[in-house]
Amino acid sequence: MEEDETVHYDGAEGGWGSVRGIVETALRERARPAALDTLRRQNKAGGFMCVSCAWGKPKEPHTFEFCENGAKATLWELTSRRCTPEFFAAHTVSELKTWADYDLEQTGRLTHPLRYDPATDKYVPCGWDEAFAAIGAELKAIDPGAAVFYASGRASLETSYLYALFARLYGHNNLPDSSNMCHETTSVALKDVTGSPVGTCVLADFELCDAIFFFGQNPGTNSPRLLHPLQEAVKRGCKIVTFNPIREKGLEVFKNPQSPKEMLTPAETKISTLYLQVKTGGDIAAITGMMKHVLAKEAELWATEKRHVLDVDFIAQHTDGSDAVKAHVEATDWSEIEAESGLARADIEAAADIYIGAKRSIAMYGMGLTQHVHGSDNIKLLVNLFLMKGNIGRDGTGVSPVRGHSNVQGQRTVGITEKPELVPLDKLAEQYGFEPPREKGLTTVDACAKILSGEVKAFVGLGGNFVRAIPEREMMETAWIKLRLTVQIATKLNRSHLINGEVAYLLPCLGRSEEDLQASGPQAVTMEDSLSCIHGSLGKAKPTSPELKSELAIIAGIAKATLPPNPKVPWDAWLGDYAKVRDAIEETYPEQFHDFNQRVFTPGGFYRGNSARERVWKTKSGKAEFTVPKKLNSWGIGDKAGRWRLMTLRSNDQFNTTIYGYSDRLRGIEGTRDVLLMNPDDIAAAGLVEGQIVGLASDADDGVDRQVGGLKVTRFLLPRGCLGAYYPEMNPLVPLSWHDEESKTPAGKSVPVRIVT
Ligand SMILES: Nc1nc2c(c(=O)[nH]1)N[C@H]1C(S)=C(S)[C@@H](COP(=O)(O)OP(=O)(O)OC[C@H]3O[C@@H](n4cnc5c(=O)[nH]c(N)nc54)[C@H](O)[C@@H]3O)O[C@H]1N2
Ligand SMILES: Nc1nc2c(c(=O)[nH]1)N[C@H]1C(S)=C(S)[C@@H](COP(=O)(O)OP(=O)(O)OC[C@H]3O[C@@H](n4cnc5c(=O)[nH]c(N)nc54)[C@H](O)[C@@H]3O)O[C@H]1N2
Ligand SMILES: [Mo]
Repeated sequence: MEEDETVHYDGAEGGWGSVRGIVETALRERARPAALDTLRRQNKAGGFMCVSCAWGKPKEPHTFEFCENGAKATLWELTSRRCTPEFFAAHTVSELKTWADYDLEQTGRLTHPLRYDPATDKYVPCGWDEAFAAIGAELKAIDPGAAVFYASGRASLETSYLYALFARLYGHNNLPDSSNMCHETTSVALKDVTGSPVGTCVLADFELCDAIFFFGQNPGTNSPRLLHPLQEAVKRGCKIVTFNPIREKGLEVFKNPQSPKEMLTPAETKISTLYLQVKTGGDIAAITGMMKHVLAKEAELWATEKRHVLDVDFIAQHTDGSDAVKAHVEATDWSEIEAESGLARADIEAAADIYIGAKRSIAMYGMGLTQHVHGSDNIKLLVNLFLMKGNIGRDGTGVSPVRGHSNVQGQRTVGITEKPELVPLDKLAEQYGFEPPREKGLTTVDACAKILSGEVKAFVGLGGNFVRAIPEREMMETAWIKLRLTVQIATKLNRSHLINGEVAYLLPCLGRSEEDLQASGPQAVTMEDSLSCIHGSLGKAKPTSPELKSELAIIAGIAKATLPPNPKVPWDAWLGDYAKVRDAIEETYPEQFHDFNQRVFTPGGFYRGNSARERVWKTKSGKAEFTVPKKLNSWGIGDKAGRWRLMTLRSNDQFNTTIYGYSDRLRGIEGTRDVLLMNPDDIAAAGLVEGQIVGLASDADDGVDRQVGGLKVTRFLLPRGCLGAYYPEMNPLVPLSWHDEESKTPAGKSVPVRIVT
């Protein structure tokens, strides 16, 4: 298969294309003048922390420490368009449901608190006090266990801490967040095998490593600032090996838009030394193959030179279970490995040789590993490989999941989790004088199941677009309207705001780039990046509307109206001065957040520490765990004729359910999102022709009819048997039961489908 046969993009990631992307967005969003100043302050100490991705922010930032997509996110927030009460007076909710998601958000920033009026089928303006009182009364009238408090991973540590505290004071642990659809696989699997639920790397490790192994993450689109350390690593000789079914541009070549020299010359950096187009779900097999080659080389080198490839001292002292894994790997045939990974033995061995030759290696990964039925095994296998050579807990080494939302990791750190065992409940009990609920709360998938069964009565969404982001969309939308109460806290109108419970409120909040003025003056907030560093962020842009409240103020308002007064829970004092919330966080988590207020604006953020990095293993055995995988692929269903593995993908012109536009520039797909990406040989073998319009139907063996139509067959360089199409449009095809077995993260990267003509 030749690349020329398929659609593709000739330029590098970065470069003039990304500059054009920013300019086009500025025009399309009709960005306010404040946007430029905000961009200049983006991701710098004392500045404002980007709302796009969670990648680390360096101590010495670039002049413009932002990327194409970070700029788009800021410009999106600082649009001059407004979605006002007059707009809602002119359109019924039923009419708005017929609009495209893109057009809903193009109406601009929400300006007033709104109540849904079922009699007129319209949103009508309401006062804040009225909204808080009504929501409080509804929450008081139901069993707290029947309420779900969702969070999309943006809200600050301060707001998140109070949101989680509110849930527990009220009486539940039903705190799913976007992480439950994203890196929950990481939180569960890494915790199991290393004792720490987050990555072990810091930025300095990227200056020391000799090799980086990159699995299923697309930095060119989703974390472009990560391309800077990658480019610098390549320039000093570090090798990058990529496993991805798609040849993503950012992992092939990069032109630094921050470098005038690179922008004016043909200079670009080749990023990946070796690019292996693993079959979707084939990573366990590929990593098993690498381990097999490492073990073979170990035997060979020991027999001939009495030297080790493995770090035998580390394995003996720090790990558990290596013998079983060795036996398993040795018993696995290369023929199975090749069939399951879709890769040739020689290529896997070449990757393993790079691993063997490198003194210090880093593993990076994203949704390509987490969103599978055996996603946890993907991650555990990667850790196996890294334990073999002691590549965790040494400078220049480690496992580094690339997280999604800008504070998704931090939300977990300060208590937004459905897993009570991860929260210092005794400490909270003492600090606030109450008995916190101890029973397990609902994950996103559990919450959906209980909305379907009618057991959940109330849903509060702190940001996000839940109904669009979850699996099983059609069924969920039908069940959703049976909820008694829905409350959405948001900056812009989206689909989830049009599917309402009997009582429904849409509460508009300040964006992070806007000034948040409270009794003690302008307030800073904090977030945690993927590398466990905490950064302060100060919004300076003039608020969209004087009616807006901060997310923290909205949570405090609802909490006060719901809970009995408690002198130990000073909502008004917290609202007046967020430093007091940081004091409360410090009291709950003294080890990680000591001197919190003094350290808020530390350049590069302050590191909250990671036990696994120190080789302290907080696991069941007290050691790092080797794991025998249950299967050789992470695809949870057998192959059969006519069944395809569908990956749901993000384009370069979206942020999750927010569609900025219709240009997936780095993949060469323009003007539409209604495409079905397919290998040209598969198109022919399936009797289709390029450009034909087809549909997809669920092939999950559960008898449920799920269909999406209107997709244009598009030739694309993919492994045989794999299909690609865009998220969130494909979400009706994902069964609710189709998720990682251990963490319940929906398995959006290997959805079984049939093609319907
Ligand atoms: N501009 C922009 N930035 C974003 C986001 C956005 O939507 N837009 N979303 C944010 C969020 S919340 C998140 S979680 C991150 C998501 O960032 P990523 O983790 O990069 O997520 P995806 O783009 O969904 O897919 C990742 C890659 O996995 C590959 N892949 C699919 N299946 C497999 C497989 O079986 N094996 C392997 N090895 N690879 C596979 C795909 O080809 C794709 O390149 O980005 C964050 N940043
Ligand atoms: N099939 C499939 N499904 C997936 C995925 C996939 O790859 N494939 N990815 C999953 C992943 S990784 C994630 S993280 C989820 C994302 O799920 P969510 O986090 O729920 O969705 P987003 O699209 O990020 O939410 C966008 C909305 O957030 C609101 N918003 C924006 N900024 C702010 C703010 O500052 N404050 C508040 N309160 N609201 C704000 C706006 O109203 C906007 O419309 O989707 C998941 N679903
Ligand atoms: Mo995510």
